[in-house]
Amino acid sequence: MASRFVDRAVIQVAAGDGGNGCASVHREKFKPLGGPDGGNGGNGGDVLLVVDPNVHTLLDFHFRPHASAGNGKQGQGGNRAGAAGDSLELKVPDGTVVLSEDGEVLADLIGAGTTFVAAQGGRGGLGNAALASKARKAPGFALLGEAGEVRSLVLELRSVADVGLVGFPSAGKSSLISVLSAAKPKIADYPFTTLVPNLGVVTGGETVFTMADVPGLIPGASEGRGLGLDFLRHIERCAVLVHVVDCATYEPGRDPVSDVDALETELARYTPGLGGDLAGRPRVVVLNKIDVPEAAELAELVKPDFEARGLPVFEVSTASRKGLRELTFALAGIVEEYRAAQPTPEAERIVLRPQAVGDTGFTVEPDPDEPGGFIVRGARPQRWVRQTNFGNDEAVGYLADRLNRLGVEEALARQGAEPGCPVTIDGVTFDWEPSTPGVATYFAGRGTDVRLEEHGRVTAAQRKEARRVRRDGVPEAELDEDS
Ligand SMILES: Nc1nc2c(ncn2[C@@H]2O[C@H](COP(=O)(O)OP(=O)(O)OP(=O)(O)O)[C@@H](O)[C@H]2O)c(=O)[nH]1
Ligand SMILES: [Mg+2]
Repeated sequence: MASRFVDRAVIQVAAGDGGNGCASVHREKFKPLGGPDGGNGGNGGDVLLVVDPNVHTLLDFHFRPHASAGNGKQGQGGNRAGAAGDSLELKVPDGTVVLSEDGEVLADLIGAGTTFVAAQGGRGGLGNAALASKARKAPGFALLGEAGEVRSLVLELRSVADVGLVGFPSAGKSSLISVLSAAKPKIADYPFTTLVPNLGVVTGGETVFTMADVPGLIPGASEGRGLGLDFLRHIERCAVLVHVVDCATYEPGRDPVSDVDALETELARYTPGLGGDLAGRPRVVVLNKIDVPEAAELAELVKPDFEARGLPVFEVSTASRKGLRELTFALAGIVEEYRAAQPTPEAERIVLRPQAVGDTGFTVEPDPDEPGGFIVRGARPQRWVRQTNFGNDEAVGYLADRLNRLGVEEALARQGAEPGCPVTIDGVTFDWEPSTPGVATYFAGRGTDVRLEEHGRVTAAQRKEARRVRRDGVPEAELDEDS
């Protein structure tokens, strides 16, 4: 048993940044302009959570809550791509549930090797060699690498067990798991001996199943009395719940029936984090300590009460090992039934990528803080802005082309955006200078872009014409390139 057990941890993960692309021109004797040869930047490394059966608690994350993956290297001249950053694998126990900071379940990691991308590395920027095209033979710019994802996540361990034992402190839960399995939990005659869940592997005939022993519950546990209900997350996945009842207790006012009722009241107040509820889970009543004569008598007395409720009842003694065989086989049967009903299409390795929301689309909305301004949102436009080196005019021109091709300009025009109005994308604000429809954007030599020469604002007549063209789609007359 781990001396310290941590079943909840908050972690900060930072994926690696992508390396910048390189803008370089091939140089060789007698070949003054050998073409662009800047390589791409390397992708940043991911931070991954991987289920490792040898890890049993989230203790490591308690001590080291920050984790970051390697950055991608910059691209270089001579078409040399930057190396990708190293990904970081964090080992988590089987049954780890990943939640967002506000409690939304993002993933439930079950089965060795199951992997979750906790933070995705930034993409490396393209070098100028990759950006070259017919229209742009020698780009004088490269794209920036993107920042890696940074996330705050909550990890919670919900043990994967078939049978969950619940009961008052000192009912004999740990004793039961110790005689049925090889687990050696601490057993003592004082309450709350068990402070962390224990897992044991039990064999009943052909069936092998796991059993979890959680700390004892007392009335008021749902209000935090005793150790509270927190540990019940470890029995959320159980096929069957076993009430372990102490028939030999001297405590006044307690008897097996009221003990079970009291704990049922507490169980009903527990809301499983994975959804569903514990109410519908099959239950079994184990009347323990029948080696004590008074206990055996009491067990005989109350057995019919439980049977009348339709609950299977087993009289056992973990001390004399009486009744354990029947109990084991009955539990094996229920577990088998549950497994047969439960489709278990568990792939060996599931990679759950965080969902990219609306990867292709974008939205245009009026900017509440800027009269006449607009905000453009969307995964692609925002990414493109992050990739742009605003110190390079050609790179800015390239961004404008990309936005135009996606239809951002058109959408802005449709929303009534006036040329020169402030448009914000991913925190960067531009003055919107639409390229006039019908006029092909063309590129001059390296380092220049015709639009950069147009310093004057668009005239009212031009604006009117542009609006008319947007409406009708055809230019009235042959437009002069310089107009
Ligand atoms: N006579 C007798 N004593 C038992 C039996 N089973 C358990 N005990 C005793 O009951 C006491 C409590 O047993 P545990 O197994 O630690 O009880 P628990 O339910 O795990 O208790 P917590 O961990 O505190 O919730 C110990 O002193 C055990 O020796 C039994 O069948 N007969
Ligand atoms: Mg115990």
